[in-house]
Amino acid sequence: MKTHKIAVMAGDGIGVEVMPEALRVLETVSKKHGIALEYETFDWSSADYYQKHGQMLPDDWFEQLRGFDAILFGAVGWPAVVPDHISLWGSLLKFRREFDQYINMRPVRLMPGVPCPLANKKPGDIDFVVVRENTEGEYTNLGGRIFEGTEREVVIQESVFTRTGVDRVLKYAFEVAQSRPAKHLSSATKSNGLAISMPYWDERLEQMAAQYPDVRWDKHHIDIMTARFVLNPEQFDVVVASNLFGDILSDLGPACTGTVGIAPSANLNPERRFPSLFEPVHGSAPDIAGKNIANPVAMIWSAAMMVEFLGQGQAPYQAAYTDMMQAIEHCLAQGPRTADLGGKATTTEVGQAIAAMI
Ligand code: GGG
Repeated sequence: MKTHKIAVMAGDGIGVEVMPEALRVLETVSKKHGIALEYETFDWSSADYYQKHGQMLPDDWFEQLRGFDAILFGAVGWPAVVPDHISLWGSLLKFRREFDQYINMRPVRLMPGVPCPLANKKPGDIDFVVVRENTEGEYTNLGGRIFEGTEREVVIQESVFTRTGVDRVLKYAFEVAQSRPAKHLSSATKSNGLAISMPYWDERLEQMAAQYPDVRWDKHHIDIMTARFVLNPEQFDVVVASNLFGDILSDLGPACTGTVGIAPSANLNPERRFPSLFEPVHGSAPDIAGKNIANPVAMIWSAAMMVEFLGQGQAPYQAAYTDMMQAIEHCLAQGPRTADLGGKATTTEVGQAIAAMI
């Protein structure tokens, strides 16, 4: 069996606390199923690294990481030391762009035992996935300032939508929809306000839909879609959106199902030319960092997505993924629980409980 090389980068804040729990669960499940995972730890993408080196990553990060099968990532951001836009563009966004991780899969599921802030919802009612475009759109860093600091100051920030970029995320999203029982794709744009880029996205959506006659599809303006997430989330199955809209929807979705503390994500290079990256949706949460109270479920669920992706449908990996998900569900249903779910358990206790259930 192949040995998979995993680059481990906890980053900052609660990333440092949730990562050991994901590794604990991976250790248990890989032993049980005979899956060979080899880890190398990197102190990059952290405020400490930035203070020592004046940048978030070494110059040769691409060469050092490109031979890995996956990157397990905690969280980036420590604004007391590095401004957020510098830490994000200096690490995570570099990985997504340079490793062409153009798909960001973010499942949203109401889990047993998790109190739902929306009325009359039970597990199974909310179960969809946000497919976020991950390399272009609103996140392109093109633009600039002129007449800085004067009354004539002008700031411009561009968005970029390429045919390749739009088509490949739509194709992937249609394929995900096709693989699910409901076979339903919803696209989020804002074509009345952003009247150049978003009608283009809609146009490509319509073209792509013709190749997937078995998938029911619809399009929503982003503003009303956010209302529908709250009022009637049951209607969604697969949601596809641009980089910024997908980011917002994939925080809103988990909030509607109880907590962002359990929301995982997979930044995928589907062709496997480069390592894919697996991380919780949540950030470094400086307000609760250092207290061992963060919910490790999002990190552990992200690690489960990594195992599934590495396995490409092969039996031991699929069984390992199922074990991890069952242990997560069992723990959420019966405890222990962290404070975001009304409990008193520590990060470590939840990680230990999930590992013990495998
Ligand atoms: N684990 C995810 C993380 O650290 N996120 C920080 C963040 O601000 N991300 C913005 C984004 O995903 O676009």
